[in-house]
Amino acid sequence: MEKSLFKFSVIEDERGALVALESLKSIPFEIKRVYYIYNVKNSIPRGFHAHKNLQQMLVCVAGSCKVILDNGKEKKEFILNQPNQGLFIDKMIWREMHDFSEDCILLVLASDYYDEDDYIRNYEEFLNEVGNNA
Ligand code: T46
Repeated sequence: MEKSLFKFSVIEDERGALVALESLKSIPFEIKRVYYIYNVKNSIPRGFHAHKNLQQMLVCVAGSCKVILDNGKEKKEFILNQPNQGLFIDKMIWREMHDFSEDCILLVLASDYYDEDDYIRNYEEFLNEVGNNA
């Protein structure tokens, strides 16, 4: 999980800032889907699942939120509050997003189309799958 945080190049001039994200360049996978989370209500936590195969890059393009990543051995919390910062989430990583600011817009780039069968939404099942259920 050490290589989770990415810093993207910013092209800045007197008009403002621009960040370009490209498949297999700044993003370490081919992007097949983009979605975003916004208008968060009462900062209710989200996530609480892992993906069997999906890889994703989370970019907080406005506001801030916190993300806990858990590989079954260690948990690490990340604060996303810069639009040129990305949090890479590999397959088989449990994630929990919380402490959303009211203005938070969380952009997510995903390596595949939406597939509910790719989700592991039960934590015990996740631990079993990663082989760390003592
Ligand atoms: C993830 C975190 C970071 C779709 O129909 N298509 C989609 O592409 C997505 C992402 C979701 N959905 C449906 C599935 C649920 O009925 O939208 C509803 C909300 O999804 P979910 O409860 O999974 O949302 P989060 O915020 O807990 O998790 C989402 C992604 O689902 C997940 O892949 O890693 O954001």
